[in-house]
Formats: sequence, structure tokens, C-alpha cells
Amino acid sequence: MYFTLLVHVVSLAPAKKQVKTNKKPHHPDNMDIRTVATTPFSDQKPGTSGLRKSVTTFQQPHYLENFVQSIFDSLENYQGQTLVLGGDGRYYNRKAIQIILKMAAANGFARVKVGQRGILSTPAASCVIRKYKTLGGIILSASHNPGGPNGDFGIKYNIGNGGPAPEKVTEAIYARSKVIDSYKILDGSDINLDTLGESKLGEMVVEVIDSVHDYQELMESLFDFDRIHQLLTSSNFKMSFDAMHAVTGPYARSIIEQRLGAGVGCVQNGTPLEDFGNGHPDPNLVYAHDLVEILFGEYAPDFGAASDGDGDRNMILGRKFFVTPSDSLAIIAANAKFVPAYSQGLAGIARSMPTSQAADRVAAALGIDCYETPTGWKFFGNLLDAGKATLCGEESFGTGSNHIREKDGLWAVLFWLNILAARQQSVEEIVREHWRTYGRNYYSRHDYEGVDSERANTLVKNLQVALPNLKGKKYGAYEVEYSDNFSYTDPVDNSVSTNQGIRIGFTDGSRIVFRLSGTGTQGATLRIYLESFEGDVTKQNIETQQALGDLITIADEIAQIRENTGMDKPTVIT
Ligand code: G16
Repeated sequence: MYFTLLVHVVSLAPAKKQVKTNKKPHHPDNMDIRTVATTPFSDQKPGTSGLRKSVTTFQQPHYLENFVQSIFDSLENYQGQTLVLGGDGRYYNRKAIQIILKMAAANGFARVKVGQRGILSTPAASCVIRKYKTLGGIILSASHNPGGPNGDFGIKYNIGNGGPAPEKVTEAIYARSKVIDSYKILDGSDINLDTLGESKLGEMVVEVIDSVHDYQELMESLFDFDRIHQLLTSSNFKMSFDAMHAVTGPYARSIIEQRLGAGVGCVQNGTPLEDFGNGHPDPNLVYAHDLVEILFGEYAPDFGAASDGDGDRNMILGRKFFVTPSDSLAIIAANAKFVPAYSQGLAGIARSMPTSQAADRVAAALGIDCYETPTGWKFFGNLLDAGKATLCGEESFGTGSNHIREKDGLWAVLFWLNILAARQQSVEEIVREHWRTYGRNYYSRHDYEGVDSERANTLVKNLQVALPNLKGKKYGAYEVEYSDNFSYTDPVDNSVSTNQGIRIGFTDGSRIVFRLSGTGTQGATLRIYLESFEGDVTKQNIETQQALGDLITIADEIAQIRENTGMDKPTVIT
């Protein structure tokens, strides 16, 4: 809204009459909006989850600004609206926030809700967007990728349902980024992000909000906090949470240590650092080694969990026991009846295609639908909005529900705590009982990181050529039942996403899936997903890599992995 300046003009000539003039609406800050000429960058195509690049890429003049303006230009009727803004606290977060605030002000947003110190975990941002019904939000994160001046940075736009922008929006952003020739920015001074409260940037209100409050309130409405409190304060239960020097530290301290009574010391690496303490904030057995050592060491606690850079991933551990993310989704679904918000039943379950089929078995037992989507949380949005799915999960350490539209690391941890509190059994007992009931889906993902992009593309191309001839082919005891490149038709809006991963399925239900990651920033990352089913209880105790040994060999034979990547083993096995 513009202030109207009422000017009284008093004539010095013989005072016949007094003249009052309403001058054109005017505000001094309008003068400070600059339109900056720019030229497009050709590499601003959002990947699996927004635009992720090295910090140095983002530091190029106009790089961030071009992308932000492309986001704004792709939105409809954003003027006068509210935006949520925050990030995982990594290097360049604060700087980017100041730039985006000034661009939002110049582009006519009425208000931006920004997390204190620029911090908002991805699930918290989704929660705030939904709670205050804002137009959308900008989340600054490269998730689990390392941070610091030589690390990665990222930016993505979430729509009004709180979820990542669907493909039609990301495609519009990309299309705009290819032709952009100017952006708008306000020449104002930086906003103090450390103090809660409101201030103005031109006409726009900047509201610095408590990063934890709204999210904590939501968690409290979903879970049985009294029961979890009893568990966490009992003398025979110990847990350890590793925030990996990333965004969940303040959330876990407030919710798990303080509100739920676990006490100081339960949360390790709880202060968000710009470089994540030089770590790789990816909660898996390789990168969350501090936690793994504790949980697999002497006097191990009963429960261990970790979350990633932006707080949407989770890893669940019992004493000397790892729960695969695929099993975690299935077990959460099978035990939803113990959790207040889900005790009335689930509408359906959704999983990404490469995620194991363990959840399908639970869905079948519950008599509900199970949806198979491409990799990327954005594909769950429509299913959740349409009430077709209640729980969603991915092999990449992501689990979530219809409470927000992002995966949610701490939510998964609280879900497990709620189950443990209700069932009074150990993590291992619960998982083994699950396998006895539903069978065990042995599952592993092998990553080959930093592969030369051309070589990786050749591997995929060769596979694509081989696909039509694989059906009926025998590899030892395995016979190929189908082979294809996964294509998904969204059951809500009928949009089609093709080339989402090469699947080779065998007659006994085993699968090998090949995909190139859409989140890496250096070269290509080849992901190979391996899965086999074991219904025989006496055979559910085999070490995972051993159980999948034949499939690992077959994958190499079919894709010529060693030859094509020049690597003789994966860089990460999860
Ligand atoms: C993102 C997406 C997930 C996806 C993961 C890995 O997670 O939101 O849906 O599973 O990347 O994707 P890719 O296999 O293409 O690397 P995050 O936690 O990185 O935002």
C-alpha cells in the first residue's frame, strides 16, 4: 500500500482561497527499486529437488538473482502476497536471504516470514506455509550435500500446499531462466535476522519468526507426547540424536531434550554450522559415523536417530541395529494405530519407485492402496492433497505424511519413539517381528559418485538399448520378468513423467533399478537399487550384501558397471 502525501499549498498571493492538492502516491523507497539488466545462465534447470550447485556457482554475479526472478516471473498474482523464507544455515544462507528479501520487496510482495537467523528446516518451512496459508516459500538448502565456501548451495520454491513445486512449475521457472533479461531489486539496507519481530523493507513487511515454535506445536498435535515423555525419562531407556551440525539441532533440543524430557546431551552436534563442521550431513551408515559408533559400541543406547542438512531425512537405529528406510516406512505404516493422529486408519501409502516393496505388503494387509511414484518428494503432493495417501516414504532416508508436504526427519523420529513407547519393545524386536509377519525385503543401494557424466550417460543409453531383449533371459536362478524405463501418470492430474529409472524385475519378485541422481553437483552419480524378498523366517538373518550377492553380480553383468564407470566398487553403500 502506498502512503498518500497530502500537501497543503498556501498561496502567498492575496488570499482568495486555499488550495489543497492530492499529489500522486509516492514513497521515497520506490526510488530505490532498481531494474538490473542480466543475461541468462544455461544451467538453471531444477533437479530432483530444486537448483543445487556449488557455492561458487551461486556467487557468480546475477546467478542467484536470475533464478529468484525466474521463480517470481513464473508465479501468478504474487503481488501483495506473503512468502516464507529460510534455509538450513549453510554457508551463503544469510547472504542469499538478504538478496531474496530485497528482490521480494522490489517485486511487490507484501510480507515475508523469515526464520530467525535465516534458519527454517525444510519441514518447518512447509509447516509455516500451510499454517499461515502463504502463497508459497523459498527454501535455501542443498540438503545432505556438504556446505562451506567450497561446498554446495541450493534453492527451491514450494507452493501454497507447502510442498515442492510440481514439474509444471519447475519447468516454467527453467524456461524463464533461459530468456531472462532483467531482475528487480531494492537498494535497502540488510535486515537484522537475529531478532524476532517486524521491520520494513520498502513497502514490504519482513517478519522474523521463531524457527521452531510452529513446527513444535504441529508435532505436539500428532504424537502422544505424554507417553514419549514417560519413555524418555524412564531410567531404562536411552536415546541419542545426531543433528550433524545441521538445521535440526535447535528443533531436536527444544522438542526431544526439553519438551520430551530426554535431557541435555541427548542431541549431539546440535549447533548448526555453516560448513556442518566439515561433515557430510547425510544420515546414513557412512556419513553419520559418530552416531553409528555410539549405537554399535559398548553401552549403546536403545535408540539412535539422525537427520540431514535441512532436516527432512532421517536414519533410525536400534542398539546395534540399522533400520533400512524402506523397512521404516513399512513399519511406521503397520504401527500407525499407536499414534494419535493416524490411529483412525490410513488412506493409502505412497513410495518412490526405487524404494523397496515392503510397504506394499503392509498396504495389502491393511486393504489400502499403495502408489509408486518417481523419485522426488514433489510427486507425493497431489496424492496427499487428494487424500489418496496418508504416509509417504523413500529409500533415500525420507519419510513423511499428510501433516505437511515435505518429508520430515524429526517427525519420523517421533513416530518411532511413539511406537517404542506404546509397544515397550526394542527396535530390533519390532523389526524382526515385522519381517516374520510380512516377510523381509532385503534391500540395498549402491552409489557410484563422481562418475564422468558422459560415461554415465553411455551406461544408461546402453541399458536402454538392451531393455527390450531382456525379458525371459536367465541369470543363474533369476529370470527376467520385465524390463522398462519407469514412466508415471499422476492419478490426480494425469501429468506424465517419463524416463524415471530403468527397472529390471525378476520372476521371483526381485528387482534391480538403475538411475542417475538428480541432486549431485559433481559429474554424475549412478544409483543401483537392489531388492529381493524372503518370506522364509529361517532365511531372514543373512547379512544384506550377502543376501543380495547374486543380484549385485547380475547388475554388473547387465550394465557393465565397472567398465563403464571405471570404478571397481561403489563409493557409498546404504
Ligand atoms: C531429494 C528428493 C528426494 C530424493 C532425493 C534423492 O531429497 O526430495 O525425493 O529421493 O533427493 O534424489 P536423487 O536420487 O535424484 O539424488 P533431499 O533430501 O536431497 O532434498
